Amino acid sequence: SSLFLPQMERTFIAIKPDGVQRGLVIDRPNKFIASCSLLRKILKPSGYNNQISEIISRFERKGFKLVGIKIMVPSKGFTQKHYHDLKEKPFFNGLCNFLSSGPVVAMVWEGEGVIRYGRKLIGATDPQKSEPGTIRGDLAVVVGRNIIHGSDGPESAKDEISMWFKPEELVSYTNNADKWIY
Ligand code: RTP
Repeated sequence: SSLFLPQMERTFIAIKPDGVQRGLVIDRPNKFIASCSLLRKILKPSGYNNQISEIISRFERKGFKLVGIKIMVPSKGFTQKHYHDLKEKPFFNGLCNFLSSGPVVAMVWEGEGVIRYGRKLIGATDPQKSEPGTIRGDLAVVVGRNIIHGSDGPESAKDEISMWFKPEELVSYTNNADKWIY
């Protein structure tokens, strides 16, 4: 009965411009580019050959559910709003310039405990202090280029999701994986 269904929470996760441009999002960009004749004409293969959808797959393998995703270049003003809590910090301006400097992959992930556990998957803010096995621990080196953002609590998750996504851009579905296995 619905009494036993856990309350499903959602969090906002963003892959920052460094994470996108280092080719950590698309599995084997060379192969992907080779399969699209249009892309082949406009892009040179980058030489990156990363593991399968590195960042996204870590959330997926854990068992969390992707309910929203898009790629966009946020404006400077938008990133200032996103990081409004940090506006007194000396690095605020540089941080906002950086986040608005290129494409960001914005996502909403759903699952029991996803806000807190998503932060665990991401690791400590400073990649020098993130444990090996975490996204930042394994894939990043400096605090200003720590490749990923995750909401730090229920309030910020709610605010950030509504800032980055319209309600109709998020899906709700039951995962019936068994149905697709014959
Ligand atoms: P995020 O919001 O990006 O998930 O990161 P966080 O909660 O782990 O860290 P927060 O303290 O909210 O800082 C936000 C982002 O600002 C950059 N930062 N630079 N000393 C510095 O230069 C410095 N400190 C923080 C990081 O990119 C951090 O993710």
